[in-house]
Order: sequence, then C-alpha cells, then structure tokens
Amino acid sequence: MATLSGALIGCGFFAVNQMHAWRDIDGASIVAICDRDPERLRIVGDQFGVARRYTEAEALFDAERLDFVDIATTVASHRPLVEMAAANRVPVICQKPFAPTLADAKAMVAACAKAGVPLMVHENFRWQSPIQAVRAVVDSGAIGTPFFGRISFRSAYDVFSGQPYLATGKRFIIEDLGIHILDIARFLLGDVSSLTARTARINQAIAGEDVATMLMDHVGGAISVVDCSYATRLAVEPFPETLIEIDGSDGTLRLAQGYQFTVTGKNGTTVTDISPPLLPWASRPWHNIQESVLAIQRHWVDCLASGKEPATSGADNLKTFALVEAAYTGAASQQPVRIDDLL
Ligand code: NAD
Ligand code: 89V
Repeated sequence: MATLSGALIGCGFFAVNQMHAWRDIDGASIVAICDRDPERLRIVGDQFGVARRYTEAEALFDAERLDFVDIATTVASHRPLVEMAAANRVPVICQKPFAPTLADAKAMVAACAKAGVPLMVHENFRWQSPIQAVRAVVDSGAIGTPFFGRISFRSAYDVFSGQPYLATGKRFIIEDLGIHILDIARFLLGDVSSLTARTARINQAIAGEDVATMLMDHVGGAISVVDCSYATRLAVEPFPETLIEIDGSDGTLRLAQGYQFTVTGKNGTTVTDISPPLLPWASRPWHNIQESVLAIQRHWVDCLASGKEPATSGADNLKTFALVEAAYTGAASQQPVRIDDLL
C-alpha cells in the first residue's frame, strides 16, 4: 500500500500521542505540521523530525499536497479547520469534542459530504482494547440480549494540570469526558431514544460541571446509566478506566477496576485480566487511551484505503454529540429529552 501523506494541525498536549501513533503506522506518514504557537511547532517538529512547519492552516493547505489532515486543536477552531479541509478536498480527522454546538457539527458533516471528503471524529475511547473485548462478548450472545447497562467513569485525577482550559469552560465533564462515555454506551447498547440528566459542580475552583448522571433509553430496548465524576476520591485512583456492567437475558458482564473482566453465561463464569498493552512510547495511567489512539488511526488508514466509512464518522458522531446536547438541555430543564428531536 502506498504511504498516505498527512498533516497535523495543533501540536499541543494530546497531539504528541497522535504523532507517536502515526510513527507506528506503516501506511501513513505526517509530512507537515501546523500550530499557531511557534514554540509548540518547534517542540513537536524537532521531536518527530518534521521539517515542513506552518503557523497558519491556510498556508499549509496552499503549499502541501495532502492525502489527509489530522486536526488536534481545541474545539473553537474545529469548524473553520474542518470546513477549510473540505474546501481543499482533503479527507479529515477531527478531535472530539467535534464542535461547540450540534448545529456547528451538522454544518461540518454537511460541508464534508458536499465536498465528497471522508470525515472521522477522533472518538477513540471505544477503541480501547478492554472496551472492544466487552463489545465482542455482547456480540457473541454469551449474555443474551442486554437489558441494562452501567457505564461509569469516576475519578479525582487532576486533569487540569495537563489541560488547563478544562477548568475555564462553562461546560466541562459532559463535553470533555462524558462524550466518550456516552459514545461507549451507544457502541455497546445501540442508539438512544431519550435521555434524562442531572449535573453538579463539586470543585468550586472550576467553571463547569464536574459530576453528571445520565439515564438513557436505547432504541433496542435496553436502559443504561452513564455516570461521570471528577470529584470522586477513591482508595485506588482508577483514571482513566471506564467501568462497565451489562445485564443480559442469559447472563452478565462486569469490567471492574484493574481491567478484571467477569462474564457469567449459561455455562458458568470466566474471569480474565484484559489490561491494555503498554506501548513503548506510552506512560501509565494514560496507556489505555494511548493504545486507542493507535487503533483509531490505523482504522482511519484502513478506511481510506478501502473506501469504508469510519466507525466514528462525522455522521455517526452526530448521534453521540446529540446525547451531549441532550444532557445539558435536560439537566437545565430537569426534563427528559427525545434524541430524535435533535437530529
Ligand atoms: P492544547 O491546548 O494543549 O493544544 C491545542 C494546540 O492547538 C495548541 O498548541 C494551539 O496553539 C493549537 N491551535 C489552536 N487553534 C489553532 C489553529 N486555528 N491553528 C493552528 N493551531 C491551533 O489542547 P489539547 O489538550 O492537546 O487538546 C486538543 C484536543 O484534543 C481537544 O479537542 C481535546 O478535547 C482533545 N483531547 C482528546 C483526548 C482523547 O482521548 N481523544 C484527550 C485529550 C484531549
Ligand atoms: O480523553 C479526553 O478527552 C481527556 C480526558 C481523559 C482528560 O478527559 O480530555
């Protein structure tokens, strides 16, 4: 397979993981980078040996012949950059949260569809190998038809030191982290018809909510609870593990802290350790997220080569993004929100 030439826009905190992962993927290579901050451009360019560097995205698109662009900036710039990629007919990956609002997200999907340009949202949590293992058990039928799920992320990890902007936005945990956990719920139990939410701010030093509890009806009949907190001090800090419980007509599964996976079906119970691998460039406790970055970027390269739609395409991500919007609307009104009314 010919090597695809890509460019990275946004050389900040998380982009370093994306650059490591690109280096591990045979079918793609990052030939140019862009950041409006010359210091970040220098650090990432020097670390990964990328000589072609731009402080303006327009200049990057003007000068480079690209097979794809990987946008790793924060949310405010996502819409203009995705629309710029579409206007230049360059396939595009965009980090989550895809957009500031669902209206922006719909416009971005429409711009790429009109230009005939593939679009994938970098919604990587479902690509963590423990989450894929849970999905494989659900698909196998070992626990029968799921009727209840709890997808839980509770922590007191200091995310603000690496990502200071997380302390300043009016929206915090649902937009930044809940979006991943809601996507996992969709991935495991299917699309959602209605959502009820409650939020709280326990840490008074930040601007947004740091606790969110969501109850969802899935179209296929299951009910799930998605609960997220950055105000939960535990004996052993679980960051960034997602814990999962699913009850089905023939059994149950439990993904517990420490990646202990218990499956009970008609033929008994199995308990396995499904810890993700520690990649050579990864570091604990981020290694499950780092592994998923490699997996989703590999998936993108496979999709570009085969013409397949990415699992977390822009169109797919609208259904996850609608859950985020519904959670904020529903928490404000204290009323359930119908998801079809948003899409
Ligand atoms: P960051 O602030 O550290 O980095 C963003 C970089 O983008 C900065 O260097 C900034 O100068 C640059 N930038 C912003 N606008 C630009 C523009 N218009 N043109 C060129 N450069 C521009 O932020 P971060 O923590 O790396 O987060 C980036 C994105 O990654 C966010 O959307 C965040 O939610 C997401 N993120 C995803 C995961 C995940 O697991 N998927 C984890 C962490 C962060
Ligand atoms: O994965 C993320 O999007 C990160 C974090 C795990 C801190 O929420 O922002």
